[in-house]
Amino acid sequence: MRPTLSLAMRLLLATLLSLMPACGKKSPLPPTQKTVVYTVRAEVVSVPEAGKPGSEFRARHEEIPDFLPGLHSEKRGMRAMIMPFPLGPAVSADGLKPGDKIEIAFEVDYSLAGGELLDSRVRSIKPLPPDTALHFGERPADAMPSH
Ligand SMILES: [Cu+2]
Repeated sequence: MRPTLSLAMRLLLATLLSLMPACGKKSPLPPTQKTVVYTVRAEVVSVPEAGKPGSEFRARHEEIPDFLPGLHSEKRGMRAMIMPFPLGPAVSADGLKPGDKIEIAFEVDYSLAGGELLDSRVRSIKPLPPDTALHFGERPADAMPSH
């Protein structure tokens, strides 16, 4: 038998649901944090496996010249590396396999108070053509941004 909700419960639910649009994607962040989105090209190294709780999404990403290790860091940049990318709630790695070329947009939360990196997650994954040339080593001199 399915439990039925009391009228009061239903009214409460309806009220809560009617409030939902107000807290959609545009809801302001808590004033204690700032989120920065980085976009980087990468190659899939591993994908989460069903029934394997510890498995994760890992990718070898190109250099991220504008990456901030902390909000107030003087030095910017993350070298090319293999690392885990936690997937955001709206993102799935379904259909991806090791070797696939992708563009990852990932968001990083920083503390406004201390500037330290608090959390990060993938916001979206865009497939790239298989013949996309990715650069994981030293970039050619002519491709280096001038500082
Ligand atoms: Cu990295």
